[in-house]
Amino acid sequence: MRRLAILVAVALAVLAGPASKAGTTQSVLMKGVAFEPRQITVHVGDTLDWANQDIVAHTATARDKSWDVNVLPGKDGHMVMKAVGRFDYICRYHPNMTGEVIVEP
Ligand SMILES: [Cu+2]
Repeated sequence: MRRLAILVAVALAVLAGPASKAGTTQSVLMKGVAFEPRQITVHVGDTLDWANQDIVAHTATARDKSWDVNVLPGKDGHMVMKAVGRFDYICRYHPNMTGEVIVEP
């Protein structure tokens, strides 16, 4: 019975995750010259935070040029996602470093 209660609690926590209100902050690591996770889904009004754990600068730059965030080594940079859509993005310094942000309403 206790096991069932734990399972229910876990299930509720999982369900509560994606239903979180707009305006939350979600993080992407810049680590080992890669974005982690490579793909992330957020909602309009959410803040996306890129935390650079490398010893070189990186950027998060939308391929359509609609946004560009420069992040120094050991620092973080953030942006409020204001437009719905799928955004492929890269690091301008390391074009092989690619990611995707999906912004839902
Ligand atoms: Cu880079």
